[in-house]
Amino acid sequence: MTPAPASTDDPKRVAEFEARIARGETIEPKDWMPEKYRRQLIRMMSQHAHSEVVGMLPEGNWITRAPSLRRKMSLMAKVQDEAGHGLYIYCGTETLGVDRHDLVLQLLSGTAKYSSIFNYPTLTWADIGAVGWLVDGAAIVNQTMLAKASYGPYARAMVRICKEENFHKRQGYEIMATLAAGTPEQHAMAQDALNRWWWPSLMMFGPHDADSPNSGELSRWGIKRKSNDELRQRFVNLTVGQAKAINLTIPDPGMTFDEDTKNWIFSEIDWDEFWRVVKGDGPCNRERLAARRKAHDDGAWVRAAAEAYAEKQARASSAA
Ligand code: BYC
Repeated sequence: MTPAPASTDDPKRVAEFEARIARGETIEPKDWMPEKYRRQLIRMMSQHAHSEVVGMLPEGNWITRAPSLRRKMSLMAKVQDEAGHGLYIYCGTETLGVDRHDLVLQLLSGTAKYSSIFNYPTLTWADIGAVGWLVDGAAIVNQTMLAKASYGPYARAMVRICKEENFHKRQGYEIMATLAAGTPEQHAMAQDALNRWWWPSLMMFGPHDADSPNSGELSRWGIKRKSNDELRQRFVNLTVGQAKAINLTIPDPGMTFDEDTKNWIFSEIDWDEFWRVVKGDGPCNRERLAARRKAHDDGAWVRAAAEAYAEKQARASSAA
């Protein structure tokens, strides 16, 4: 097990806390927790909430161009779901004593991270299929484990979110299956989307375990139940068969199946690309932040109206 982190917390209380985690108990907002546990959760949950909100942008881009009313309705519903997930997780972070406004400002100032995947463009309709299938598929693998996380509000949020992500994945896979069974041009469009989204999807799981500075604490405290590499492997194993079933090819010709472990062994990820995107230099990083800043500025009147209304209500109730 990872050595205990340096902490100013009372070691006796930390030991009691860790005993609770070891017994599989859930930690709730009013329970005592080590300061680093609280900070790790705020970091990870706020990045997750930002990802849901920024993740609306690549798909929102295609709502006006969806090829049928049915596709448009399901895409609109999906994008709305992602907004709901973001708000739900921001609420979860507030149970840890932070103000969501501060978290949003961190996103807008570019100091907060969000999932690297949303810095890639959606160039064709097939990309909407690939995002649903691969991005939501990867999110389900990751979040099904987070539904067993030790912090109650986060774990419960994940249960509900995963249910919705399952619909998202199915709508994406259905788009891909339809295109792949269509004309040669449609099949080529689906294959091209898979080629472009495959590697960024694998990057969603984060760096290799050995290069993951947060994993030690997160695993020790029952936030991460499986490691970055374990979850990535699980995603690959699940997805290879799904690609074959719709006659698409994973863009990794070096892939082999290991009979002993029953794992698909895949090629090395381009980690230079991963870190470039995480650090702000991906194909769409600037565009995504500009869109979020504009949305924030455009919404200033809504926040001002809500505050004025709340003040009016407070005055009325103090006068009564
Ligand atoms: N992208 O120590 P590590 C969705 C950062 S949205 C960017 O392994 P950790 C959807 C990491 O933050 C759902 N940054 O970190 C929405 C850390 O930096 P800091 C998205 C990444 O936390 C709309 C550093 O690299 N899912 O489904 O132990 C439409 C070292 O990494 C990434 C979540 O947010 C990355 N890919 O593990 C469709 C899941 N990977 O903070 C779909 C919740 C790593 O130390 N998050 N970094 O400066 C997690 O499960 C974990 O945070 C991660 C990383 C596995 C992502």
